[in-house]
Amino acid sequence: MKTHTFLLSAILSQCTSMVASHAIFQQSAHGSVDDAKTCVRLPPNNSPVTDVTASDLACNVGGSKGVTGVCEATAGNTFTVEMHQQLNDRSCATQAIGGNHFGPVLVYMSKVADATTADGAAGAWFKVDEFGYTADNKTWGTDLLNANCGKRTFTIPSKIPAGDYLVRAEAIALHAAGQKGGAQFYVSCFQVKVASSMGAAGQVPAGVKIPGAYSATDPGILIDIYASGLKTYTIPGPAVVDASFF
Ligand SMILES: *[C@@H]1O[C@H](CO)[C@@H](O)[C@H](O)[C@H]1NC(C)=O
Ligand SMILES: [Cu+2]
Repeated sequence: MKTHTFLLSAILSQCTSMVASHAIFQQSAHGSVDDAKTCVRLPPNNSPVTDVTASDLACNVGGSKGVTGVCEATAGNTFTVEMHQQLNDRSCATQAIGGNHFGPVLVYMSKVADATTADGAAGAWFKVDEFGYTADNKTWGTDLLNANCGKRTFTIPSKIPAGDYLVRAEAIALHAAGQKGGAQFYVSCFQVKVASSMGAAGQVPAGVKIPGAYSATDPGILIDIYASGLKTYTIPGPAVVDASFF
C-alpha cells in the first residue's frame, strides 16, 4: 500500500510538472472539409477540469462565452474533432494526449438557439459517440486519438432538426483516477450549424445536464486503471442516442 501511495503521488506530481502531456480539443472538420479552429471555444490553456460539479465541465474554462465562427455540418454526415497537446501544434509526430493519460473519448451535442451565444451549462446534452476501453487489445479511447493524429470522427444523427448546436468533445484521463477528484476532463465545445433533410421537423434526442450527468464516484470516474485484470470499463454519462436517430 505504501508503494502504491508513493506511486500515485509520483504520477500526480509528474502530471503537474509535465504540462506537455495535457491537451486541448482545438480543430474540427465536417466531412472531409477541415475547419481548423474556426468554431472552437478554446480554453485558456491545456489544463483539465477536475471538478465534475463545475460549470466549466460543460465547455471548459471560459467556454460559456461564444466565439464568432460557426462551422457547417450535415445531419447523417461525419464530423471530426481533433485534439493536440499544444495549441496550434497539429504535428502527428507528437502524441495527441501524451504519456499516461489513458481514458475514454466522448462526444455530446446540444440543440441551441444561437451557437455563438449559447451557454453550454444551461443546455441539455445528448451523447453521439464514445469509445471507452477494449480489454482484448488494451485500447483506450485516448489510444485511438493518439493513433489517429488526435482525430475522432463520428456521425451527426440524421434525424435531428436543422439548426444551431454545440458539439462537446471530451477525453477523460484516468491515470490518477484511483483517488476521488483525480480524473481529468479535457473538454472543448464547437459551434455548429447543422443542415438536415428533416428541416425543423426532426426530433431532438433527450439530453442530460452538464454539470449534473457525472458524479465524482461514478465507476468510470473513480477507478484504479492499474488494478490488474481490468476487464470492463463503464463510460460515464448517458448511453449514446438510439440507433434510430442515425
Ligand atoms: C481494439 O479493439 C477495438 C474493438 O474491436 C477496436 O475498435 C480498436 O480499434 C482496437 N485497437 C487497435 C489499436 O486497433
Ligand atoms: Cu495530466
